[in-house]
Amino acid sequence: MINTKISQLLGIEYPIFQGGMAWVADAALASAVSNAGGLGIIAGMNMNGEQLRAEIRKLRETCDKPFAVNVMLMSPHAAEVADVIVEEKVPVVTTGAGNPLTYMKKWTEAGIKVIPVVASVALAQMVAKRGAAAVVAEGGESGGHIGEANTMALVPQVAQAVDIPVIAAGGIADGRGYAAALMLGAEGIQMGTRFLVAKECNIHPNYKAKVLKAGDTATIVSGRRLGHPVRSLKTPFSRKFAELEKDPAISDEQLNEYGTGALRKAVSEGDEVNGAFMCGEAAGLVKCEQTCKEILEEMTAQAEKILSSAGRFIV
Ligand code: TUI
Repeated sequence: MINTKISQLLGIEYPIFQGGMAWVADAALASAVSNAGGLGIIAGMNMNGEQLRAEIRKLRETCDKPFAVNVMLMSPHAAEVADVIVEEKVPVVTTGAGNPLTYMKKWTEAGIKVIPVVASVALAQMVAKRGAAAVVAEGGESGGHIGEANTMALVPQVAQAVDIPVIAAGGIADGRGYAAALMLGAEGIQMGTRFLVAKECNIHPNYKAKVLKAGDTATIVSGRRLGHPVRSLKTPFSRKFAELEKDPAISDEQLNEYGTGALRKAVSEGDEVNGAFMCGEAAGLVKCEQTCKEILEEMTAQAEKILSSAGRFIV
């Protein structure tokens, strides 16, 4: 057992969150993670309010354990999604890709535990002051939209800056990363990439195959020019995007247009040419498809072994 402030706060067996991956993290995946004892998270990103309500109800058909909904703050549906979360009495909400202060009062007053994903100390301190229950400190090793700081440096700085528990994210995909995160001051971890290849994850088989095949240098960051850098696998799409953004003759509008729909094409169609296969740097550690339960158990067993033998370094 690894027992931390996060497992206690949320009443879960493992202090391990499944990232709220846009287009990927549906009721089936979140339910599997929560039923296995972690925190499953439904991505609100690609849904309007009513679609999210249906997804929450679907999860509840198979799961009565704590779960969360992630609100991607850049989503055009963020405001209605924020209301549905209150109406459906979702126990935990995580946010990403922005500042969640607009919605925090509404959520905390409804008794919802708010756990924003932050990429800086400044935002962590701001949300802690406004009643966040914890923060996810996400480093740039993560897949998808990332900040500038990396996990090794970000997590301890956030942990020393706030009094609430910190969950580490970015670059963690095995028990070594889990143990290291706890040593950096985290009380839990969040993983996206490792759950991409979970048996209960319904992404296209091409996506899973690419993650399983990926090595340490398989990802690329593009989109900096548009103000939202995104890490994804090196594919014809992401390489072309990186080239186009260097070209002054291409306008921001053209770039945006080129990127629109690319993640959905990867997740639903496995489109190897036009798809954006968002993925973290830790993909090189992900070598087999497992159930969510197997992932949580293996992560815990590995971390326990490392943590219990760590005293050997001290003479
Ligand atoms: O949000 C994520 N990861 C995501 S969102 C996403 S969907 C998307 N698709 C195309 C383009 C852009 C997004 C795919 N992956 N992770 C949480 C996260 N939040 N990472 C970084 C941040 C972040 C960055 C800056 C949070 C706050 C912030 O500044 C807020 C402010 O205004 O101070």
